Amino acid sequence: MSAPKRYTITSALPYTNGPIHIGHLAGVYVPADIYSRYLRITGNDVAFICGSDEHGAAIPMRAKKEGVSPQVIIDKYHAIIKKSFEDFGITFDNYSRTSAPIHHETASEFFKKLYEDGKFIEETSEQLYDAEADQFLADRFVTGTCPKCGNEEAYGDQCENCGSSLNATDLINPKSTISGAKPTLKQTKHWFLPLDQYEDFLREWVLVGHKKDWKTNVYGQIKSWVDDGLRARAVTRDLDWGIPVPVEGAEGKVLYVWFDAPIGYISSTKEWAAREGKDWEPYWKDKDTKLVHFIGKDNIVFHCIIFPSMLKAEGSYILPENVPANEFLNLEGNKLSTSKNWAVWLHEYLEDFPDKQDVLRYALTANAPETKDNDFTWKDFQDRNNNELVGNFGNFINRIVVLTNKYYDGVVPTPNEFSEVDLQTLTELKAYPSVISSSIERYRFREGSQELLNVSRLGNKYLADEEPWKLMKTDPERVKTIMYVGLQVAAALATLSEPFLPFTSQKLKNILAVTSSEVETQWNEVSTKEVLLPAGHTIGKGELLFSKIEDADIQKQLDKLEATKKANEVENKIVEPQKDTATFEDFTKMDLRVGTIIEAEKMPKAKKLLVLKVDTGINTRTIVSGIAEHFKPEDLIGKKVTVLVNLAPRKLRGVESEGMILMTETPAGKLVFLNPDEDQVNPGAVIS
Ligand code: B3M
Ligand code: ZN
Repeated sequence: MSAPKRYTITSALPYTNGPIHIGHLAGVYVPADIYSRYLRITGNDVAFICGSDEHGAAIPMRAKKEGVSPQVIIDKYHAIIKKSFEDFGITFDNYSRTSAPIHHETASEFFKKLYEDGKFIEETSEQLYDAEADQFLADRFVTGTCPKCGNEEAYGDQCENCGSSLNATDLINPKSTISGAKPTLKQTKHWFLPLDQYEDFLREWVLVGHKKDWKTNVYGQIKSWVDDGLRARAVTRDLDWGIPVPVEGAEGKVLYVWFDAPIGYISSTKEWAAREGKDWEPYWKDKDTKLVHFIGKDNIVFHCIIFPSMLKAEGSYILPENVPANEFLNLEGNKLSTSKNWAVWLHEYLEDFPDKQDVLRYALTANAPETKDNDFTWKDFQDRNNNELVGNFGNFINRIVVLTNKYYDGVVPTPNEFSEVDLQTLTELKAYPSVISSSIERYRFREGSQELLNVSRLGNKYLADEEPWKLMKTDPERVKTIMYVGLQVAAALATLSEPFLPFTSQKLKNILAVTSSEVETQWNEVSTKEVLLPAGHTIGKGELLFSKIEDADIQKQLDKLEATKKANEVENKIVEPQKDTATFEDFTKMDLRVGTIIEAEKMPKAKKLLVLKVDTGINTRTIVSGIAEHFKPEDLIGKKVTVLVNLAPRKLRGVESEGMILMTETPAGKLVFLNPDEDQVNPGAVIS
């Protein structure tokens, strides 16, 4: 463990265009929270910072889709996101939002400083323009073919296939995502950050300075960008949603979202410091502060090239010590997607599993996409819970607590002489704080979570080998020693599980009655203290730490995903093209009436057909209808329907059908009637 330090830990500011899903959690928020909790309990000064990213093209686009104003969208999702993080136990010291006045001020000041110091290039150039929508097209407002990899769905700022960072004008065959139109070129003025001038700095700082300690996936991406040659990048946009560019001659322009969003980390720190009566500046300007950015891999260029160049240009800020970006998490074999609703949403998870925050934390950490993309499956989630949390961790604690209460009324017994195995177990236990610390400090949370489980494995093996329940009759003095040793392992688990399983850690501390500072074991005390849980201390009553997740709970989640899949398939179905024009006369030839179904039965040997008797007001007639797979005959009696009564009769399976009942299909492929209002109309009423 290193000496205490000051840390500024940021996690990517989520866009408020949708709720948080497991991909965000696994990639960013769970590892950042483990890291922050660990640093706090090991005595460091930590500012764990986040907030909502409320600018950028994604917000007005979502607003348009939902038919509301952008403000409504950001308020809605900011509230959902903030609450779900709280309920999930993510311990941000501050969760702000980029629409806050303090952020507008901070970002404007930052821009002005660079502007006044001559750090920007001001340039009028031709940009993509959608004449139909009267709007310039950049970022998510335009798609086209990536010049690097040929992906036909690259965005104006980035290709999600090869990860290249792009300018909108780089796209081949660009297309407006607003109107679908082919853009024209139109002149407009913007301010550019000349990234090419920062190439030497970036090489020196990252490519030489952090070659050894940054993750290879992160390092590799940065190297390929720098080696490709960096180009000036516009930091302003022609948009009406965002922070106005604070200089003259910039009316109608706003700061590029990726210029303002990372400054959001600074504004959020300021907001926190003001509330806590602290000075924010050391957290961003003292060279002894460690700045760490937790992000997903699609944000690497912004955090490792653009933002550091901005900080460098400004001159008074520190640079990140590390950017432990993760790869992506998939869900049941498919890419997570907010727009396709292919996700496990955090707020919904918390509704379905209200006391299982730690289970999701654990499943996501044990399978974290740290070095490659990984897949989340509900089956793995269930197995991790039932086998590892219930079967290993929970089982050990349950045995030790139940036996202590049964044998000693909950009082930790005084041990007799330790055997070889006892001493070895206690020695092994003492090694874990530094083993787990080392994993966490190297951002290997997955490895750390497995080491934690090894602690309870150690306890389980010890109990299984020593079998105190068998010795109780023959050698009760030996049992005292065994139980004492087991209780030391339990106390260690209460401390060491805090970063990974905070709710469980708290529960366990309550069970062991170690919540007051004299008996609570600190992280490194697990190695240094002779006794973690002293003889004579009384523990509390047992309580299950984890409970089994049943197949039915998992099936419910799988069904939800199946329904999403179906809905997406339907949405992707092409709408049938319009038929040839019908004249008014053509239309009036159709005699449409309200009818009531008075009898219904299955057509023998035909899976799809029902034979109906329908009162059309004119007469009662037979109509054969292909709806047998969608309705039970008995449910149809008395139903009012729309009937085409003058359709030429035809025979179906030998039964003459005299008309047709009008139907339509739901997105899920179910047939439904075009229902005339049930009470107000009578059979025979004409539909026109
Ligand atoms: N709003 C999140 C994303 O790209 C983006 C992060 C900003 S961090 C300054 O999904
Ligand atoms: Zn590409």
